[in-house]
Amino acid sequence: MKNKSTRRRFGQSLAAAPFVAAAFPTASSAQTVTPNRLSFPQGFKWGCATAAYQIEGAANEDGRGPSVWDIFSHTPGKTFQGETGDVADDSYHLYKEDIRLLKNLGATVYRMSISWSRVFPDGIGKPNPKGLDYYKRVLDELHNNGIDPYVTLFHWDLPASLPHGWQSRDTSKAFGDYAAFISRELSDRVQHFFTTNEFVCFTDLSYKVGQFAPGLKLDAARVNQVRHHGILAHGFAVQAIRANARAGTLVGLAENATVFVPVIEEKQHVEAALKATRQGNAPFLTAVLEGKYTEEYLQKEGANAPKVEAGDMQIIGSPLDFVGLNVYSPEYVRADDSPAGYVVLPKQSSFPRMASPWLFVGPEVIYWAVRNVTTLWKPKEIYITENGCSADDVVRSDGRINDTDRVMYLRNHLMHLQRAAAEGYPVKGYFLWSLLDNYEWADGYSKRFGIHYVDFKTQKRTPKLSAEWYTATIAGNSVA
Ligand code: PNW
Repeated sequence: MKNKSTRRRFGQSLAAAPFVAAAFPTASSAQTVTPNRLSFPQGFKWGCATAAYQIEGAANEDGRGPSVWDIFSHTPGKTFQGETGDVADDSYHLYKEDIRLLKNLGATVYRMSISWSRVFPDGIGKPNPKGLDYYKRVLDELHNNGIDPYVTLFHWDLPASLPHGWQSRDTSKAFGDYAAFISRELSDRVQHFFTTNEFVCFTDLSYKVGQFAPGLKLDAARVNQVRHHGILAHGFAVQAIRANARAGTLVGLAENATVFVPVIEEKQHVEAALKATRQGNAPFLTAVLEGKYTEEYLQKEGANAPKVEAGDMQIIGSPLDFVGLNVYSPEYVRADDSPAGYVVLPKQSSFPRMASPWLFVGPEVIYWAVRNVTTLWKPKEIYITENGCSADDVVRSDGRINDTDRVMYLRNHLMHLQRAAAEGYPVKGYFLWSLLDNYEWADGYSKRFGIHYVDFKTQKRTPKLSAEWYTATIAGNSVA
Protein backbone atom coordinates (compact mmCIF):
# COMPACT_ATOMS: atom_id res chain seq x y z
CA MET A 1 0.00 0.00 0.00
CA LYS A 2 2.68 2.42 1.07
CA ASN A 3 4.74 1.76 -2.03
CA LYS A 4 1.76 2.20 -4.23
CA SER A 5 0.93 5.64 -2.88
CA THR A 6 4.58 6.71 -3.18
CA ARG A 7 4.55 5.72 -6.77
CA ARG A 8 1.34 7.60 -7.36
CA ARG A 9 2.75 10.75 -5.80
CA PHE A 10 5.90 10.46 -7.93
CA GLY A 11 3.68 10.18 -10.97
CA GLN A 12 1.75 13.25 -9.90
CA SER A 13 4.83 15.37 -9.52
CA LEU A 14 5.91 14.30 -12.99
CA ALA A 15 2.59 15.42 -14.31
CA ALA A 16 2.93 18.76 -12.52
CA ALA A 17 6.39 19.61 -13.85
CA PRO A 18 7.98 18.70 -17.18
CA PHE A 19 10.11 15.54 -16.64
CA VAL A 20 13.33 16.95 -18.04
CA ALA A 21 13.29 20.01 -15.80
CA ALA A 22 12.47 17.97 -12.70
CA ALA A 23 15.11 15.29 -13.15
CA PHE A 24 18.19 17.05 -14.50
CA PRO A 25 20.11 20.15 -13.50
CA THR A 26 19.48 23.08 -15.83
CA ALA A 27 22.33 24.40 -17.91
CA SER A 28 23.02 27.25 -15.51
CA SER A 29 23.16 25.10 -12.37
CA ALA A 30 25.43 22.58 -14.14
CA GLN A 31 27.91 25.38 -14.78
CA THR A 32 28.39 25.88 -11.05
CA VAL A 33 29.85 22.34 -10.73
CA THR A 34 33.65 22.46 -10.80
CA PRO A 35 35.00 19.81 -13.15
CA ASN A 36 37.19 17.43 -11.23
CA ARG A 37 39.60 15.83 -13.65
CA LEU A 38 41.61 13.18 -11.88
CA SER A 39 45.24 14.29 -11.91
CA PHE A 40 48.36 12.18 -12.07
CA PRO A 41 51.51 13.05 -10.10
CA GLN A 42 53.77 15.66 -11.61
CA GLY A 43 56.33 14.10 -13.91
CA PHE A 44 54.17 11.05 -14.61
CA LYS A 45 55.38 9.55 -17.89
CA TRP A 46 53.03 8.96 -20.81
CA GLY A 47 53.86 6.90 -23.85
CA CYS A 48 53.00 4.00 -26.12
CA ALA A 49 54.41 0.51 -26.54
CA THR A 50 55.25 -1.64 -29.57
CA ALA A 51 57.36 -4.72 -30.31
CA ALA A 52 59.84 -5.38 -33.09
CA TYR A 53 58.26 -8.32 -34.88
CA GLN A 54 54.83 -6.72 -34.69
CA ILE A 55 55.80 -3.48 -36.45
CA GLU A 56 59.16 -3.61 -38.24
CA GLY A 57 58.69 -5.87 -41.25
CA ALA A 58 61.88 -5.96 -43.36
CA ALA A 59 62.18 -9.55 -42.25
CA ASN A 60 64.95 -10.37 -44.71
CA GLU A 61 66.67 -7.04 -44.96
CA ASP A 62 70.15 -5.90 -43.99
CA GLY A 63 71.24 -9.30 -42.71
CA ARG A 64 68.46 -10.06 -40.22
CA GLY A 65 68.34 -13.74 -39.29
CA PRO A 66 65.06 -15.64 -38.91
CA SER A 67 63.29 -15.82 -35.57
CA VAL A 68 60.95 -18.55 -34.40
CA TRP A 69 58.07 -16.27 -35.38
CA ASP A 70 59.24 -16.16 -39.01
CA ILE A 71 59.25 -19.96 -39.10
CA PHE A 72 55.97 -20.34 -37.21
CA SER A 73 54.03 -17.73 -39.18
CA HIS A 74 55.21 -19.27 -42.46
CA THR A 75 54.00 -22.72 -41.34
CA PRO A 76 50.53 -23.36 -42.80
CA GLY A 77 47.69 -23.31 -40.29
CA LYS A 78 49.51 -21.57 -37.47
CA THR A 79 48.31 -17.98 -37.83
CA PHE A 80 45.12 -16.26 -38.98
CA GLN A 81 44.97 -16.73 -42.77
CA GLY A 82 48.66 -17.58 -42.73
CA GLU A 83 49.58 -13.96 -42.05
CA THR A 84 53.20 -13.16 -41.21
CA GLY A 85 55.26 -10.25 -39.92
CA ASP A 86 57.24 -10.02 -43.18
CA VAL A 87 56.02 -6.47 -43.78
CA ALA A 88 53.88 -5.64 -40.73
CA ASP A 89 53.84 -1.81 -40.37
CA ASP A 90 57.07 -1.47 -42.31
CA SER A 91 58.39 0.58 -39.41
CA TYR A 92 61.87 -0.49 -40.43
CA HIS A 93 61.48 2.12 -43.15
CA LEU A 94 58.74 4.31 -41.69
CA TYR A 95 60.13 4.76 -38.18
CA LYS A 96 60.43 8.52 -38.55
CA GLU A 97 56.76 8.76 -39.35
CA ASP A 98 55.92 6.62 -36.32
CA ILE A 99 58.02 8.78 -34.04
CA ARG A 100 56.16 11.78 -35.47
CA LEU A 101 52.90 10.15 -34.34
CA LEU A 102 54.31 9.79 -30.84
CA LYS A 103 55.42 13.39 -30.86
CA ASN A 104 51.96 14.54 -31.96
CA LEU A 105 50.44 12.74 -28.98
CA GLY A 106 52.75 14.62 -26.64
CA ALA A 107 54.33 11.35 -25.50
CA THR A 108 57.61 11.68 -23.62
CA VAL A 109 58.46 7.98 -23.45
CA TYR A 110 58.28 5.07 -25.89
CA ARG A 111 58.55 1.37 -25.19
CA MET A 112 60.02 -0.55 -28.14
CA SER A 113 61.81 -3.84 -28.51
CA ILE A 114 64.96 -4.98 -30.27
CA SER A 115 64.88 -7.91 -32.64
CA TRP A 116 67.62 -10.20 -31.29
CA SER A 117 68.13 -11.85 -34.70
CA ARG A 118 68.52 -8.49 -36.42
CA VAL A 119 71.55 -7.84 -34.21
CA PHE A 120 72.74 -11.46 -33.92
CA PRO A 121 71.39 -13.33 -36.97
CA ASP A 122 72.33 -16.67 -35.37
CA GLY A 123 71.47 -15.62 -31.82
CA ILE A 124 75.13 -15.93 -30.83
CA GLY A 125 78.47 -15.29 -32.48
CA LYS A 126 79.05 -12.45 -34.91
CA PRO A 127 76.88 -9.34 -34.56
CA ASN A 128 75.32 -7.73 -37.63
CA PRO A 129 76.39 -4.06 -37.72
CA LYS A 130 73.53 -3.06 -40.02
CA GLY A 131 71.00 -4.40 -37.54
CA LEU A 132 72.55 -2.47 -34.71
CA ASP A 133 72.73 0.69 -36.83
CA TYR A 134 68.99 0.57 -37.43
CA TYR A 135 68.35 0.77 -33.69
CA LYS A 136 70.87 3.58 -33.32
CA ARG A 137 68.96 5.55 -35.97
CA VAL A 138 65.64 4.92 -34.21
CA LEU A 139 67.01 5.88 -30.82
CA ASP A 140 68.61 9.04 -32.19
CA GLU A 141 65.37 10.05 -33.86
CA LEU A 142 63.51 9.54 -30.57
CA HIS A 143 66.00 11.71 -28.70
CA ASN A 144 65.80 14.39 -31.37
CA ASN A 145 62.08 14.51 -30.68
CA GLY A 146 62.42 14.64 -26.91
CA ILE A 147 61.16 11.08 -26.41
CA ASP A 148 62.92 8.81 -23.94
CA PRO A 149 63.26 5.20 -25.17
CA TYR A 150 62.46 2.25 -22.87
CA VAL A 151 63.85 -0.82 -24.56
CA THR A 152 62.70 -4.43 -24.27
CA LEU A 153 65.44 -6.91 -25.14
CA PHE A 154 63.16 -9.84 -25.82
CA HIS A 155 59.59 -9.65 -27.06
CA TRP A 156 59.22 -13.28 -28.23
CA ASP A 157 61.19 -13.22 -31.50
CA LEU A 158 63.80 -15.78 -30.50
CA PRO A 159 66.54 -16.37 -33.09
CA ALA A 160 65.52 -19.56 -34.88
CA SER A 161 69.02 -20.98 -35.02
CA LEU A 162 69.41 -21.37 -31.24
CA PRO A 163 69.16 -25.15 -30.82
CA HIS A 164 66.00 -26.27 -28.97
CA GLY A 165 64.97 -22.69 -28.17
CA TRP A 166 63.95 -22.15 -24.56
CA GLN A 167 64.17 -25.89 -23.88
CA SER A 168 67.90 -25.36 -23.69
CA ARG A 169 69.70 -23.70 -20.82
CA ASP A 170 72.25 -22.44 -23.38
CA THR A 171 69.55 -20.10 -24.70
CA SER A 172 69.40 -18.38 -21.29
CA LYS A 173 73.16 -17.92 -21.42
CA ALA A 174 72.98 -16.65 -25.00
CA PHE A 175 70.41 -14.10 -23.89
CA GLY A 176 72.81 -12.89 -21.21
CA ASP A 177 75.52 -12.42 -23.85
CA TYR A 178 73.14 -10.55 -26.15
CA ALA A 179 72.10 -8.31 -23.22
CA ALA A 180 75.76 -7.61 -22.44
CA PHE A 181 76.42 -6.60 -26.03
CA ILE A 182 73.35 -4.36 -26.30
CA SER A 183 74.05 -2.63 -23.02
CA ARG A 184 77.63 -1.93 -24.08
CA GLU A 185 76.53 -0.60 -27.45
CA LEU A 186 73.31 1.23 -26.62
CA SER A 187 73.35 2.36 -23.00
CA ASP A 188 74.60 5.73 -24.19
CA ARG A 189 71.19 6.10 -25.80
CA VAL A 190 68.98 4.00 -23.49
CA GLN A 191 68.61 4.49 -19.76
CA HIS A 192 65.79 1.99 -19.12
CA PHE A 193 65.91 -1.63 -20.21
CA PHE A 194 63.31 -4.36 -19.86
CA THR A 195 64.79 -7.83 -20.10
CA THR A 196 61.88 -10.04 -21.18
CA ASN A 197 58.24 -9.53 -22.09
CA GLU A 198 55.53 -11.77 -20.58
CA PHE A 199 57.06 -15.07 -19.50
CA VAL A 200 53.82 -17.00 -19.78
CA CYS A 201 53.46 -16.15 -23.47
CA PHE A 202 56.89 -17.33 -24.62
CA THR A 203 56.85 -20.35 -22.31
CA ASP A 204 53.35 -21.77 -21.71
CA LEU A 205 51.62 -20.44 -24.83
CA SER A 206 54.63 -21.43 -26.96
CA TYR A 207 55.73 -24.77 -25.45
CA LYS A 208 52.60 -26.07 -23.71
CA VAL A 209 49.53 -24.74 -25.52
CA GLY A 210 51.23 -24.47 -28.92
CA GLN A 211 49.41 -21.27 -29.85
CA PHE A 212 52.60 -19.20 -30.22
CA ALA A 213 55.98 -19.95 -31.81
CA PRO A 214 57.47 -22.53 -31.85
CA GLY A 215 54.05 -24.12 -31.37
CA LEU A 216 54.98 -27.11 -29.17
CA LYS A 217 52.85 -29.08 -26.72
CA LEU A 218 55.30 -30.48 -24.19
CA ASP A 219 54.65 -32.35 -20.97
CA ALA A 220 54.61 -30.66 -17.57
CA ALA A 221 58.23 -31.39 -16.64
CA ARG A 222 59.54 -29.95 -19.89
CA VAL A 223 57.28 -26.91 -19.64
CA ASN A 224 58.52 -26.20 -16.13
CA GLN A 225 62.07 -26.40 -17.43
CA VAL A 226 61.26 -23.95 -20.24
CA ARG A 227 59.75 -21.57 -17.66
CA HIS A 228 62.88 -21.90 -15.54
CA HIS A 229 65.09 -21.07 -18.52
CA GLY A 230 62.91 -18.03 -19.21
CA ILE A 231 63.32 -16.52 -15.76
CA LEU A 232 66.98 -17.56 -15.67
CA ALA A 233 67.51 -15.67 -18.94
CA HIS A 234 65.99 -12.62 -17.30
CA GLY A 235 68.41 -12.99 -14.37
CA PHE A 236 71.45 -13.39 -16.61
CA ALA A 237 70.40 -10.29 -18.52
CA VAL A 238 70.00 -8.20 -15.36
CA GLN A 239 73.51 -9.16 -14.32
CA ALA A 240 74.90 -8.54 -17.80
CA ILE A 241 73.36 -5.08 -17.93
CA ARG A 242 74.69 -4.20 -14.48
CA ALA A 243 78.17 -5.32 -15.55
CA ASN A 244 78.25 -3.73 -19.00
CA ALA A 245 75.98 -0.69 -19.20
CA ARG A 246 76.91 2.87 -18.40
CA ALA A 247 76.48 3.99 -14.79
CA GLY A 248 72.91 5.08 -14.18
CA THR A 249 71.34 2.47 -16.46
CA LEU A 250 68.18 1.02 -14.95
CA VAL A 251 66.72 -2.42 -15.48
CA GLY A 252 63.45 -4.22 -14.94
CA LEU A 253 61.12 -6.54 -16.83
CA ALA A 254 57.70 -6.34 -18.46
CA GLU A 255 55.43 -8.97 -17.05
CA ASN A 256 51.77 -9.83 -17.51
CA ALA A 257 51.32 -11.18 -14.03
CA THR A 258 47.88 -12.64 -13.50
CA VAL A 259 45.98 -9.95 -11.66
CA PHE A 260 43.60 -11.02 -8.92
CA VAL A 261 40.84 -8.60 -7.99
CA PRO A 262 39.03 -9.07 -4.67
CA VAL A 263 35.33 -9.62 -5.39
CA ILE A 264 34.45 -7.18 -2.64
CA GLU A 265 36.89 -4.67 -1.22
CA GLU A 266 36.91 -6.14 2.27
CA LYS A 267 39.80 -7.37 4.36
CA GLN A 268 39.35 -11.11 3.84
CA HIS A 269 38.99 -10.82 0.05
CA VAL A 270 41.85 -8.33 -0.23
CA GLU A 271 44.04 -10.84 1.60
CA ALA A 272 42.78 -13.65 -0.60
CA ALA A 273 43.82 -11.62 -3.67
CA LEU A 274 47.35 -11.31 -2.24
CA LYS A 275 47.61 -15.06 -1.64
CA ALA A 276 46.33 -15.69 -5.16
CA THR A 277 48.83 -13.21 -6.61
CA ARG A 278 51.76 -15.05 -5.00
CA GLN A 279 50.61 -18.53 -5.93
CA GLY A 280 49.11 -17.67 -9.30
CA ASN A 281 52.43 -16.19 -10.46
CA ALA A 282 54.71 -18.66 -8.67
CA PRO A 283 56.79 -19.80 -11.69
CA PHE A 284 57.34 -16.24 -12.90
CA LEU A 285 57.03 -12.89 -11.11
CA THR A 286 56.96 -14.42 -7.64
CA ALA A 287 60.17 -16.37 -8.35
CA VAL A 288 61.84 -13.27 -9.82
CA LEU A 289 60.92 -10.93 -6.97
CA GLU A 290 61.47 -13.44 -4.14
CA GLY A 291 64.44 -15.32 -5.63
CA LYS A 292 62.76 -18.64 -4.90
CA TYR A 293 59.94 -20.91 -5.96
CA THR A 294 57.09 -21.11 -3.47
CA GLU A 295 56.75 -24.31 -1.42
CA GLU A 296 53.26 -24.73 -2.81
CA TYR A 297 54.47 -24.59 -6.42
CA LEU A 298 57.28 -27.10 -5.82
CA GLN A 299 54.92 -29.41 -3.98
CA LYS A 300 52.23 -29.18 -6.61
CA GLU A 301 54.67 -29.91 -9.45
CA GLY A 302 56.45 -32.68 -7.51
CA ALA A 303 58.65 -34.74 -9.85
CA ASN A 304 57.83 -32.31 -12.68
CA ALA A 305 59.37 -29.34 -10.87
CA PRO A 306 62.21 -27.62 -12.76
CA LYS A 307 65.80 -28.78 -12.36
CA VAL A 308 67.51 -25.90 -10.63
CA GLU A 309 71.30 -25.55 -10.58
CA ALA A 310 73.20 -24.08 -7.64
CA GLY A 311 73.12 -20.30 -7.83
CA ASP A 312 70.18 -20.12 -10.26
CA MET A 313 67.68 -18.68 -7.82
CA GLN A 314 70.06 -15.95 -6.78
CA ILE A 315 70.58 -14.97 -10.42
CA ILE A 316 66.83 -15.05 -11.03
CA GLY A 317 66.24 -12.89 -7.96
CA SER A 318 68.76 -10.18 -8.96
CA PRO A 319 67.46 -6.87 -7.57
CA LEU A 320 65.57 -4.69 -10.06
CA ASP A 321 65.16 -0.95 -10.43
CA PHE A 322 61.51 -1.20 -11.49
CA VAL A 323 58.79 -3.65 -12.39
CA GLY A 324 56.76 -3.27 -15.59
CA LEU A 325 53.24 -4.64 -15.60
CA ASN A 326 51.29 -5.44 -18.77
CA VAL A 327 47.68 -5.23 -17.67
CA TYR A 328 44.72 -6.67 -19.52
CA SER A 329 42.15 -9.09 -18.06
CA PRO A 330 41.15 -9.48 -14.39
CA GLU A 331 40.61 -12.64 -12.36
CA TYR A 332 38.15 -12.31 -9.49
CA VAL A 333 38.86 -14.03 -6.18
CA ARG A 334 37.14 -14.46 -2.88
CA ALA A 335 38.35 -15.77 0.44
CA ASP A 336 37.37 -19.28 1.36
CA ASP A 337 38.45 -21.90 3.88
CA SER A 338 40.30 -24.18 1.50
CA PRO A 339 44.02 -24.72 2.32
CA ALA A 340 44.92 -22.10 -0.32
CA GLY A 341 42.62 -19.57 1.36
CA TYR A 342 41.09 -18.31 -1.88
CA VAL A 343 39.02 -19.37 -4.83
CA VAL A 344 39.06 -17.89 -8.34
CA LEU A 345 35.56 -17.28 -9.67
CA PRO A 346 34.76 -18.29 -13.24
CA LYS A 347 33.38 -15.52 -15.45
CA GLN A 348 29.76 -15.64 -16.52
CA SER A 349 29.14 -15.82 -20.25
CA SER A 350 27.82 -12.24 -20.15
CA PHE A 351 31.10 -10.83 -18.81
CA PRO A 352 32.03 -8.03 -21.26
CA ARG A 353 35.01 -8.38 -23.56
CA MET A 354 36.71 -6.44 -26.29
CA ALA A 355 37.42 -7.75 -29.80
CA SER A 356 39.87 -10.44 -28.62
CA PRO A 357 37.97 -13.26 -26.90
CA TRP A 358 40.49 -13.38 -24.02
CA LEU A 359 40.26 -9.64 -23.31
CA PHE A 360 37.69 -9.21 -20.55
CA VAL A 361 36.89 -5.68 -19.47
CA GLY A 362 37.40 -5.02 -15.77
CA PRO A 363 39.09 -1.63 -15.41
CA GLU A 364 39.78 -2.07 -11.68
CA VAL A 365 42.34 -4.68 -12.77
CA ILE A 366 44.95 -1.95 -13.19
CA TYR A 367 44.54 -0.64 -9.64
CA TRP A 368 44.87 -4.11 -8.14
CA ALA A 369 47.82 -4.96 -10.37
CA VAL A 370 49.75 -2.07 -8.83
CA ARG A 371 48.44 -2.53 -5.30
CA ASN A 372 48.94 -6.30 -5.04
CA VAL A 373 52.47 -6.17 -6.42
CA THR A 374 53.43 -3.26 -4.19
CA THR A 375 51.97 -4.82 -1.05
CA LEU A 376 53.70 -8.14 -1.64
CA TRP A 377 57.07 -7.11 -3.02
CA LYS A 378 57.54 -3.35 -2.60
CA PRO A 379 59.31 -2.63 -5.89
CA LYS A 380 60.98 0.78 -6.05
CA GLU A 381 59.01 1.80 -9.11
CA ILE A 382 56.22 0.38 -11.24
CA TYR A 383 55.43 1.14 -14.86
CA ILE A 384 52.34 0.02 -16.69
CA THR A 385 54.25 -1.34 -19.68
CA GLU A 386 51.12 -2.30 -21.63
CA ASN A 387 47.40 -1.62 -21.41
CA GLY A 388 44.95 -1.24 -24.24
CA CYS A 389 42.48 -3.22 -26.29
CA SER A 390 41.42 -4.60 -29.62
CA ALA A 391 38.29 -3.11 -31.18
CA ASP A 392 36.36 -3.59 -34.43
CA ASP A 393 37.53 -0.31 -35.92
CA VAL A 394 35.81 0.99 -39.03
CA VAL A 395 36.99 3.82 -41.24
CA ARG A 396 33.94 5.95 -42.01
CA SER A 397 33.36 7.68 -45.32
CA ASP A 398 34.65 10.95 -43.83
CA GLY A 399 37.87 9.16 -42.90
CA ARG A 400 37.24 9.12 -39.16
CA ILE A 401 37.63 6.11 -36.90
CA ASN A 402 35.30 6.58 -33.95
CA ASP A 403 36.63 3.97 -31.55
CA THR A 404 34.43 5.07 -28.66
CA ASP A 405 34.68 1.60 -27.11
CA ARG A 406 38.48 1.88 -26.93
CA VAL A 407 38.19 5.36 -25.42
CA MET A 408 35.76 3.95 -22.84
CA TYR A 409 38.20 1.13 -22.09
CA LEU A 410 41.21 3.42 -21.71
CA ARG A 411 39.41 6.12 -19.74
CA ASN A 412 38.13 3.66 -17.18
CA HIS A 413 41.48 1.96 -16.76
CA LEU A 414 43.25 5.27 -16.29
CA MET A 415 40.73 6.34 -13.66
CA HIS A 416 41.62 3.26 -11.67
CA LEU A 417 45.32 3.82 -12.28
CA GLN A 418 44.92 7.37 -11.00
CA ARG A 419 43.47 5.93 -7.81
CA ALA A 420 46.64 3.87 -7.33
CA ALA A 421 48.84 6.92 -7.91
CA ALA A 422 46.73 9.11 -5.61
CA GLU A 423 47.00 6.51 -2.84
CA GLY A 424 50.78 6.72 -3.08
CA TYR A 425 51.63 3.51 -4.90
CA PRO A 426 54.89 4.04 -6.82
CA VAL A 427 53.51 4.01 -10.35
CA LYS A 428 55.68 6.23 -12.55
CA GLY A 429 54.36 5.88 -16.07
CA TYR A 430 51.94 4.35 -18.54
CA PHE A 431 52.61 2.82 -21.97
CA LEU A 432 49.49 2.37 -24.04
CA TRP A 433 49.37 -0.76 -26.19
CA SER A 434 49.63 0.16 -28.92
CA LEU A 435 50.89 3.14 -30.87
CA LEU A 436 49.48 1.69 -34.08
CA ASP A 437 47.64 -1.35 -35.40
CA ASN A 438 50.15 -4.13 -35.93
CA TYR A 439 50.80 -7.84 -36.33
CA GLU A 440 48.83 -9.40 -33.50
CA TRP A 441 50.78 -12.69 -33.43
CA ALA A 442 48.62 -15.75 -34.15
CA ASP A 443 45.69 -13.41 -34.86
CA GLY A 444 47.62 -11.86 -37.73
CA TYR A 445 46.19 -8.48 -38.77
CA SER A 446 42.64 -9.39 -37.75
CA LYS A 447 42.83 -7.70 -34.34
CA ARG A 448 43.58 -3.98 -34.10
CA PHE A 449 45.06 -2.63 -30.86
CA GLY A 450 46.36 0.71 -32.18
CA ILE A 451 45.30 4.25 -31.44
CA HIS A 452 46.43 4.92 -35.00
CA TYR A 453 44.71 3.02 -37.77
CA VAL A 454 46.98 1.34 -40.28
CA ASP A 455 45.84 0.51 -43.78
CA PHE A 456 48.05 -2.53 -44.30
CA LYS A 457 47.85 -2.19 -48.10
CA THR A 458 49.13 1.37 -48.28
CA GLN A 459 50.80 1.67 -44.82
CA LYS A 460 48.83 4.87 -44.31
CA ARG A 461 48.48 5.79 -40.61
CA THR A 462 45.39 7.65 -39.38
CA PRO A 463 44.81 8.79 -35.80
CA LYS A 464 41.67 7.27 -34.30
CA LEU A 465 39.39 9.09 -31.86
CA SER A 466 41.39 7.36 -29.11
CA ALA A 467 44.56 9.15 -30.28
CA GLU A 468 42.76 12.48 -29.94
CA TRP A 469 41.56 11.46 -26.49
CA TYR A 470 45.02 10.30 -25.41
CA THR A 471 46.54 13.59 -26.59
CA ALA A 472 44.15 15.50 -24.32
CA THR A 473 44.89 13.12 -21.43
CA ILE A 474 48.63 13.58 -21.78
CA ALA A 475 48.31 17.36 -22.14
CA GLY A 476 46.26 17.59 -18.95
CA ASN A 477 48.23 14.91 -17.07
CA SER A 478 44.80 13.87 -15.93
CA VAL A 479 41.82 11.76 -16.89
CA ALA A 480 38.12 12.51 -17.12
C1 PNW B 1 50.56 -8.93 -25.10
N1 PNW B 1 46.36 -13.69 -23.76
O1 PNW B 1 50.24 -10.21 -25.47
C2 PNW B 1 51.87 -8.69 -25.82
O2 PNW B 1 52.90 -8.23 -25.03
C3 PNW B 1 51.72 -7.89 -27.07
O3 PNW B 1 52.76 -8.21 -27.93
C4 PNW B 1 50.34 -8.12 -27.66
O4 PNW B 1 50.20 -7.56 -28.92
C5 PNW B 1 49.35 -7.54 -26.68
O5 PNW B 1 49.50 -8.10 -25.40
C6 PNW B 1 47.90 -7.73 -27.13
O6 PNW B 1 47.60 -9.07 -27.24
C7 PNW B 1 49.24 -11.00 -25.00
O7 PNW B 1 45.94 -14.54 -24.58
C8 PNW B 1 48.76 -11.97 -25.86
O8 PNW B 1 45.91 -13.63 -22.59
C9 PNW B 1 47.81 -12.86 -25.46
C10 PNW B 1 47.33 -12.79 -24.17
C11 PNW B 1 47.82 -11.81 -23.29
C12 PNW B 1 48.77 -10.92 -23.71
